[in-house]
Amino acid sequence: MLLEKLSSQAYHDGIFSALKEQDSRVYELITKEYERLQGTLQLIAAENQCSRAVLAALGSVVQNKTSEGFPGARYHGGCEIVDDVERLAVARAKEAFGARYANVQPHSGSGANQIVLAAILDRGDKVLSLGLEQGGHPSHGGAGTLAGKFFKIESYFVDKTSFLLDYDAIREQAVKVRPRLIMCGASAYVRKIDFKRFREIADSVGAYLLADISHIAGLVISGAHSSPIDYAHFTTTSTYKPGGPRGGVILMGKDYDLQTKVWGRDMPLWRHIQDATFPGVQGTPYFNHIAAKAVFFKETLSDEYKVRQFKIIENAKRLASNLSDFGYDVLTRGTDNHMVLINMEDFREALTGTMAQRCLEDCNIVVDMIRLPYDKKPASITGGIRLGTPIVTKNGMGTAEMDSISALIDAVLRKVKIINDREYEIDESLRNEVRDKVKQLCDKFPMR
Ligand code: DSN
Repeated sequence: MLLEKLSSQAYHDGIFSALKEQDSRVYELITKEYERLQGTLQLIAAENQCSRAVLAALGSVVQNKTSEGFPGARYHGGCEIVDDVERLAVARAKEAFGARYANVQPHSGSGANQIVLAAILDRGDKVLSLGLEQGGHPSHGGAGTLAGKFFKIESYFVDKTSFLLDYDAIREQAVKVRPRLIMCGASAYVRKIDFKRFREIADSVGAYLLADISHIAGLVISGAHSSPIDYAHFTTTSTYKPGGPRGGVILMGKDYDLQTKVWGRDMPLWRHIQDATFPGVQGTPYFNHIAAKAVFFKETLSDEYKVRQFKIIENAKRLASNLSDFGYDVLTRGTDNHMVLINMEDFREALTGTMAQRCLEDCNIVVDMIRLPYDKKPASITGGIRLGTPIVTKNGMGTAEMDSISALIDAVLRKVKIINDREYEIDESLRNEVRDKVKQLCDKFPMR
């Protein structure tokens, strides 16, 4: 279906005629992706859906501007307007997060983390972070990443039975390791994170604290999760996970102007972050993304955005309790945020995370396979799946729809026939029935 044939409510309405004229192949692929998004259930916890206004800013002329540096101190001419764009984005980011410093230039959340590491660490310094195989993130020091190559990474763990962070154990490890930096935040952790405890641990060993809140940033903005801003020395987040454009941001609270000597240079912490951003890690920032971040940060101040964050949690809790009632091993038996983690190994032995992801996708339900803490399966197979509710909630679904979605997930996972590690069979009538029900839900709750 061509984009202009969609209703006037269509998400992409009216922005693609130039592209279609000039490059029909890319236009066709974007159309297909639009149809995939519109016609399938998006339950990826690491995704969200930005507004049409954010999309418009992303596709705007400010993307053409080259200019390194920061507002008022650029290396190119003609910057007065992009300076205002960046100042606006910074002011709105500070307001949204209650921060004293915001840097809106990072191209991504991972990039934001790299900038902080580059700003305050020397090569070989020790970092203590949640292990990747425990629910951590590659940019927190995974093997093969920049952080993993240049710093000495030590991992802390979640408790083996409760799957919760054990702050006493983390403190003991910090005392043993004496890291220069402690990182908190996760890609697979469903309970609240105690940032105050993390700061106490960091202070007790003289370490900096970096809170990467990418997954929960929207919840933090709305007060649905406590804020790390004044506990962590640095808070980072990607801007797309809470519902904005691709990109990242670095925020600082009460420690933003702490005088600190790094690499022989004695400056406030925020200046170290500026210099590590440019020329340290990046060149010209993406001004279209910065404009889109400004639009998004304004959206986060609305009641609609704040109320939605609580609904995201309510929906995730409903999915978790339904699936738990159906007999699934829901990690920690519930959730406090937007994500639900399910250990498939205890449900049906042959059903791995990969196979669950694939057969659900075959029925138009899109989820992530994920390696859970203490997962016995290799990373390419995984024992778990991760569900997330930001997009279905954005499109207006509530707990009644979560009941329908849980029943559809259960119908597929319970009845699929697993042949081996790579093959499965789903009865044709079941596949069609689930796809029909998914289509009804997607038609009733279109992208918006
Ligand atoms: N944080 C990753 C995830 O949770 O999938 C994406 O960056």
